[in-house]
Amino acid sequence: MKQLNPNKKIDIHEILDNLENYHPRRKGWVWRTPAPNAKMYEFDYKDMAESLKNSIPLPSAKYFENIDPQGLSTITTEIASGRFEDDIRRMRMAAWHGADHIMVIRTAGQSHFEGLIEGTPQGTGGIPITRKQVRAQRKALDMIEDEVGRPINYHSYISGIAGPEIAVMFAEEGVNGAHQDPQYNVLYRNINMIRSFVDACESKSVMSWAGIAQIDGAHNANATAREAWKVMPELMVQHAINSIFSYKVGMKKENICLSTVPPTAPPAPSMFLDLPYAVALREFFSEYRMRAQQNTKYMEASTREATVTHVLNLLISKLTSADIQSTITPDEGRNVPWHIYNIEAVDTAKQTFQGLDGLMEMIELKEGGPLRDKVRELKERAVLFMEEIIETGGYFQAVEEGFFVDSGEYPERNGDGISRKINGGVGEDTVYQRDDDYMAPVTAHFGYNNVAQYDEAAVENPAILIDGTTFEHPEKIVFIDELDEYDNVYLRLEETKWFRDNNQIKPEAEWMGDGTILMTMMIPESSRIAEFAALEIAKQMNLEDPEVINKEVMQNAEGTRIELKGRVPFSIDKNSLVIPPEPKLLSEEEIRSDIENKKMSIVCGTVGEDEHSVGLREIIDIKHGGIEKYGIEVHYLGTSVPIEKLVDAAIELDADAILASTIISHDDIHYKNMKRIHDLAIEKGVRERVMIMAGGTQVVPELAMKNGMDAGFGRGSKGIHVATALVERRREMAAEYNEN
Ligand code: Z97
Repeated sequence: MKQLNPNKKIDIHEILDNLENYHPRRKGWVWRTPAPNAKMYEFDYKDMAESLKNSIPLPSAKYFENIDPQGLSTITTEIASGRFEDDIRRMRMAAWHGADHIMVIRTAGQSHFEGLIEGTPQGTGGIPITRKQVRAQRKALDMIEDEVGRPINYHSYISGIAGPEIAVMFAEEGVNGAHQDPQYNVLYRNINMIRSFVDACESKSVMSWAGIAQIDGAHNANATAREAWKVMPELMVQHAINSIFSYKVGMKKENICLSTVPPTAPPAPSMFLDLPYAVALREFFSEYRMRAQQNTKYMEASTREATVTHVLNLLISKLTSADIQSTITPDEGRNVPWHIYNIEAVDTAKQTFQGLDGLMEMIELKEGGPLRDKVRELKERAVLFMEEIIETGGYFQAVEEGFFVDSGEYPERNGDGISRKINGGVGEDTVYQRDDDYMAPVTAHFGYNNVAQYDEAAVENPAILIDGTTFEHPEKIVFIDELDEYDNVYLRLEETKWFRDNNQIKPEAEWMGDGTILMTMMIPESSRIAEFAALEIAKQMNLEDPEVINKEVMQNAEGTRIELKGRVPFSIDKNSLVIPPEPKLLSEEEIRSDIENKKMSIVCGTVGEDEHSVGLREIIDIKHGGIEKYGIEVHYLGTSVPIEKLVDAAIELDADAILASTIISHDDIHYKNMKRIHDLAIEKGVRERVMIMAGGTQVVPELAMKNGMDAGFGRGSKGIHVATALVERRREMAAEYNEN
């Protein structure tokens, strides 16, 4: 397999090339490998997994040698824009940030499709899953996992009346995880319950053969119920039914993952409600795995609010050792596939687990008090629920009587549960008793299979009767390319070819070339006026299809924060960009010998009414690799230094340079101060011999130079940058002097 080059885009044509003959390298789910007591930088980590070969660490990791500790939980992200060719690029970005479980969420109501579908419609009416899409994405992920150095689990759904067919396709194509829960079919897709449970046996057998990890569907109840936290006892019942069912069919317990969601969200006292639920689940289902997903039921379009909910949910995951951590989109409230926010959510999970590392060595959950009381109460309610199902005549009867997704907290009932008929629903009356001589020469199968009469040796593996199925011999798989001549990947690639081949740059949020950008603005008006003003502003900026996607009132009369999306109608030619060369650093030896040959002294201070000192000290102090280390003599004047004092000191001490540090940037005071220093130096007749440079977190080097500086230094600058600039500028000035 071809290796990806970290500095080159993944080539979609290469993925599509010879796809009909591509088969996955491995099957089955892979957990992270723990790396206990990992030491990174100066820190001892307790709960981390093996690091990645290639990754993008958190932004502030640059202060810590760019370490990128990876927590123990598998991290999930959902990537599904409907165009798999674009999603492949997103999967790569997510994997570099630490995602190792990538779910393609179907939104086409595929449970109602009667069989596999071929082709790759981009998803009018939602996103369906096809073999071609699965194969292309698995192939890409095989390359990506080599690149990041960790197996990536690929995931989608095995549900609906074509569930077993999909399970077979997933087993063939190396899908590693899937949602499978017949209760989902029954409650949310109104598929006949007998059919759903029979199909589930077949699907789960196939999944077991392929080592596919399973996530159940219980979380859908708390997403559907009016008051999500009231269905906690029911959630436990749903988990129990699917878990033991899967185990009895033959699935390993370590591949059975409960889909748990903290049922409530702020401003509710969410910890108080959600933690007992999580603890009760872990205790009841201790042999199984937990897939924790953040609460989306109460999610609004504020990414800030969603992120805090996510972090609170992550704390519960940490306290109860979730095995898989989902992230979804923290802004699901916007209902747009903003994949950059998916990646942010992966970072949120990574950061939180890094920050919470070792927590359980310091604290423990109380053995008494409200936590234990509530845990016990939840378990009792769940057991009572189970008992009543049995008394009623079993699960099917209970569903018919509306036991599930009732908004009362069991045993209380509000009578608003979802009721389905045993003899009703899609696919009703389609289950037949197997004939006495029924026989299926398949690899993975559930139940009665009459193969012994043909060959005793075939009992364990009926597939040997036909010399193996597509599971053993993937070359037997019939690959059907796209059938839709108006909507297929080749046409879509043709449409976006221009961007790829002509060095054209256009922003994108969902699909290549969509031109979508997001803008944040503060409009000093009330919410409704602000919204329409923002749309007008977007129109005047020539944005196409502007849409306000979030509004947050700062104060009714004073203003509203608006977030708006729209599309730019142009693209930028990469070759037309004027990009100044990146400043080159001199070597330490070169700087040192330059200063040795000719002494250099500077005066410096934080100017204006500004008491910050850390940034400047980092630049000058020898301890932090500052310019002192090269032999430059430094006269530090302190903080809140008046402009005049800096210039006068430079004259008095006959310094070569003035270094001004400026943090505060209100009203552009940092640039105004630069200009004042420059002007004053001219006025005093020293500008030609004194170098003047300024730095600070908000300083843009080009703007600093526009305001009279010889150089400017922004966030992330270090002593060596400043020393290089000082040495080079002094050489330039000497050359200018000689010329004159
Ligand atoms: C999650 N973010 O990760 P159809 N089976 C089960 C399901 O939960 C679902 C389907 C099938 C969420 C995604 C959406 N759940 C939640 C157990 C969908 C999909 O193609 O929509 O009919 O089935 O859990």
